[in-house]
Amino acid sequence: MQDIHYDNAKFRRRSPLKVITQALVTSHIRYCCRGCSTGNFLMLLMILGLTYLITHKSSDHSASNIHLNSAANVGHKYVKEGVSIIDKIWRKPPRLPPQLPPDEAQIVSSSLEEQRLHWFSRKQKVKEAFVHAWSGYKNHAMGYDELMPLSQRGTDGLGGLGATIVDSLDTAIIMGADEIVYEAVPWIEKQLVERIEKKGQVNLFETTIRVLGGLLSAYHLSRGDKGTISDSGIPMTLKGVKSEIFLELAKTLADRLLSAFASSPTSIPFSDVVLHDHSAHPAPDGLSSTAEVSTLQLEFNYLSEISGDPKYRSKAMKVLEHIRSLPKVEGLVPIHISPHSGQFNGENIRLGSRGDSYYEYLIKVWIQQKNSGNQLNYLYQMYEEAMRGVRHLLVRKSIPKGLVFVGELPHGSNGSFSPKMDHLVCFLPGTLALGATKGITKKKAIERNLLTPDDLENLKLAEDLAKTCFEMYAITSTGLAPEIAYFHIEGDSEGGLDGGNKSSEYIDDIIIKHNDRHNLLRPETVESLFVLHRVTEDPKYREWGWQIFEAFEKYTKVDSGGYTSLDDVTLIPPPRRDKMETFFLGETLKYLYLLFGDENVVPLDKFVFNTEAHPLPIIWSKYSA
Ligand code: DMJ
Repeated sequence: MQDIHYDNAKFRRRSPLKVITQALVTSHIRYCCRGCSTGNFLMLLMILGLTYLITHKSSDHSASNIHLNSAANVGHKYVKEGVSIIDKIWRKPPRLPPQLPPDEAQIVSSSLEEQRLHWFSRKQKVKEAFVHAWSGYKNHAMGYDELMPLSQRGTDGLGGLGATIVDSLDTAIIMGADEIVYEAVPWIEKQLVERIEKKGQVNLFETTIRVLGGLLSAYHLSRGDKGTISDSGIPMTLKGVKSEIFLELAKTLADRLLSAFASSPTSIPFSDVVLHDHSAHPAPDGLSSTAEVSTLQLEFNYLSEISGDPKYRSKAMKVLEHIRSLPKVEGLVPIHISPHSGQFNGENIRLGSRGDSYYEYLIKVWIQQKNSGNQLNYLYQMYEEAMRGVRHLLVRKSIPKGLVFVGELPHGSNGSFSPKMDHLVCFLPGTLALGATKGITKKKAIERNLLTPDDLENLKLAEDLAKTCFEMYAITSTGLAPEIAYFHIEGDSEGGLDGGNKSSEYIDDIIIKHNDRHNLLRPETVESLFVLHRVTEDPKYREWGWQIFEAFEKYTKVDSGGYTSLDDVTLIPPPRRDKMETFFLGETLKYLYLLFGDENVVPLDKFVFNTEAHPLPIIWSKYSA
C-alpha cells in the first residue's frame, strides 16, 4: 500500500520513450560531450544499451502491469518486483516509512508482550486482594453493611441494606470472580427486597451511590448478549444470573428514595429517608450537602432510561436545573444548601467533603447524556466555569518544592485562603482528564484537534494534581495517605507533623495534623491514576498505583480476612481502626484492577463511572445511528 502514497509528480512512472528523450536533451550530458569524440562514442553506446533494454523489457511489460494492478493489495511487493529495470536505474527509490528490521521488530513486540504479562500478573494480585477482602466479609459479616475485620464481626453503618454485597457485585463481575458473584446474587435475590421494605433511616446520597448504583451497574453488566455488554470488554462467563431482578430492586429502592424529593418544599431533597414508611426528613441542622443533592443524577437518569419511567430523571434533574439559577463565585458553590429555602447556606467553598462530587457530576451527567438527544449544555458550561474558578481561586503551589494543590475558601472569596486539601479532592485529576478528552486518549484528542485551551489547562492541572495526590502517599512512613493534608505556603505555616518518610523530597511541603492521620482505604487517588493512565497512556500512573497497592497490602491486610482502615499512617506499625469500608471493594480495588488491565475493558468513551465507581453506559438516543 505504501507506494500508492508516493504517486506524486516526483515518483510518477514515465514511458521508456520519455526516458530516452529526456536523457538526450539533458543539458548536463550535452555539455559534457560537446567536442569530445570519446564522449560521442559513449553516448552512442548508451543509446544502444537503452534501446536493447526497452525492446527486451517490452515483452514482459504487461506482466509488470499485472504486478502494478495487484500492488494495491500486496503493499511492498510493488516496490520490490513490479518496476522495470529502467525505472530501477532512472528512478530514485520511493522513500518508505522507516521500518524496523524483522529481528528488532520482534524484540519490540516481545517486550510489549512481556509488559502485558507483567501488568496482567499485577492485576491478578489485585483480584486476589479482592477475594481476600470478600472472604473476610463473607465469613464474619455476611448481610451487614460493613466488616469490622479485627473484631471479626459486622456492623450496619449505612442502614442495613447489606451495602458491601451490592457495592462489590460489579467489581466481582468485572474481575471474573464468578464464585463471589454466585455468593452475592442469591443473597440479593432473597434478602434485599425485604430489607428495602422493612429497614429504617438511610441517607439518600449514600444509598443512591452505593446500593442503587451497584444494582444498576450489575443490571447492565450481567445482561450478557441481551444488552450492550460487548461494549464493556468483560469476558462474560456468568450463567443463570437473572439481570431483571436488579432492575426490579432498583425501582423498589428508588421509589422509596423519591420521598426525599416529595417531602421537601423545594426541588432540593431532604438528606434522609425512612424506608419502611416512605417518609423523609432533613439532617438535624436542617441542611443538605451540596455534593449529596447533586450526586444522584447519573443513577436516576439511567433508571429512567431502562425502566421507561421518566419520574426518576425528572426529580433528580430538577436539582441541577435549580442550582443552575443560584448565584456562585466564579462557578464555585458553598458546601451546604437548604431544602427549605432552596438557597446555599454559608460561604464555605471546597472541593473536599460535601463539595466534591457536585463538580464531578456536572461533567459526568453531561457526558452520560451528550448523545441522548437531551440538551444539557448548561451543565458543561457550569463545569467549565467552575474549573476556571478552581484554577483562579483555589490552586496554589507549596514551598519549597512546588507541589500543585487545591485549597479551600472557608469564608468565601473575600476571606482567607486555607492550604488544606482533603484526600477526597484527589478525585479531581481524574475528572479533569475525563472532562478534557471526554474519555478518549490525549493522543487521539490532539490528532483530531479536539482540545480547547481550557481543556489543555485542565489536563495539565490534572497531571500536576495527580502527582501531588501520589506524593501525599509517598511522604508517609507507611506509604499511605492521611485523610487530610496541609501544604506549606509562603507566609502561612500550619502547625503539624511531617509524614515520616524522611527520604521524600516533599517532606517539608506537606503537613499532617494530629486529627487527620487516619486512612479509610479511600479510592480517589487510584481512581485518578486509572483515568489519567487511560487518557495519557503514561506508564508512571501504573507504577504509582502499584506502589499504593503494595502499601495497602503491607499495612492494611488482616490475616483472618479483609482489610482495615488505619488510625495513623505516619507510624510503623500503624495503629489500626477495625473497619473495612464498602468502597474499598466497590472502588479502590476496582480502579486498581482496571488500571493494570486492558484499556478496552469498561472503556471511558462508552461508560461513565458513578461516584462510587459503578460503571453505567453512556446513553444513546434511539434515533442516532
Ligand atoms: C465514596 O463513597 C464516594 O467516592 C464518594 O463520592 C466520596 N466518598 C467515598 C470514598 O472516599
